[in-house]
Amino acid sequence: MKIYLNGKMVDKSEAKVSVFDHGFLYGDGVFEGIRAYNCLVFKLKEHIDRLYESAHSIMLPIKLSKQQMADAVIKTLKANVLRDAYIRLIVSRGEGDLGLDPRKCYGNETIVVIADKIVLYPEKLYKEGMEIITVPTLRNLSEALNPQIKSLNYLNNILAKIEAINSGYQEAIMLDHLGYVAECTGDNIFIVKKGEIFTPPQCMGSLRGITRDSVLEIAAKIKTAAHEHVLTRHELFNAQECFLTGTAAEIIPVVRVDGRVIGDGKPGKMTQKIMAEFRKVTKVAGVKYSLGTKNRECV
Ligand code: PXG
Repeated sequence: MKIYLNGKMVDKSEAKVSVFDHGFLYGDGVFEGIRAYNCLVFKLKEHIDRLYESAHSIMLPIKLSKQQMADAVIKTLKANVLRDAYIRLIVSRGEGDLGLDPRKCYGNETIVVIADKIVLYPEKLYKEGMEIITVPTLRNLSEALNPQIKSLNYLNNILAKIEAINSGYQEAIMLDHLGYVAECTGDNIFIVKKGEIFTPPQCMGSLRGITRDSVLEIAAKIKTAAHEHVLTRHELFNAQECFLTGTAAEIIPVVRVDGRVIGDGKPGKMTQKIMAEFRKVTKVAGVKYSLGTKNRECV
């Protein structure tokens, strides 16, 4: 496996970062998770724009232009001859000293692109739906660490994930400090009620997910009303359908929340329709690349 590390393609065994890197010492940095489908990097521009917004917010200057960053992603996919992939783009503050002061790192930011395969959940869950629970760990307060910043500090989400796993579930619902539904540990959440779609507004402590945006676009295309609206657990329990969206998980139906059966306990019709429409979008929305003549599938 070849990794892009600070402008060079290096072997996985040589892809090493300093123990003084502030990404390692403090989680000081930003990242993106992106997917490629059949030689098309899905919504690459949107992911790169979000990466630069996260970096701007934490005052992390990136020496690569957005185009150079996109080129680094494509180069990594080509070097690993990957048609379908999960791409992790990481920019950390870089090497500094043991203090918090980010100025010690300036000009040293570490840029990494990893392209690999990921299967988050077994196929069965996509067909039959998953069961999730609400956990005690609240989503970070926007005023403390804004969830729009996709930072390397994911402990808030990892703590929630641990709580879900300890209770025998794979994914957790995180509430905000007022008790409203925010999102899951790595996914946004949607419900369907009376044929309309609802998802919490991004200002309620959830990341503005790129898959979430795709679902809102799909809803407009299939002429289904979609609302960004605060949601309580009561509304989840009494929804007709529920599903989660994220780059890694894609779209996954939810059939039980905190022990309450959602709808008829099976993935709903609207969810299935949106899953099918999403498949179509992944074939067209993004940046194409070629694997060259040796790999004829994607020339
Ligand atoms: N909320 C949070 C907190 C996320 O981390 C999403 C929503 C979905 O956003 P996108 O843009 O991907 O539709 C994410 C996604 C994982 C994993 O293993 C997911 C994410 C990051 C790291 C790992 O599922 N981010």
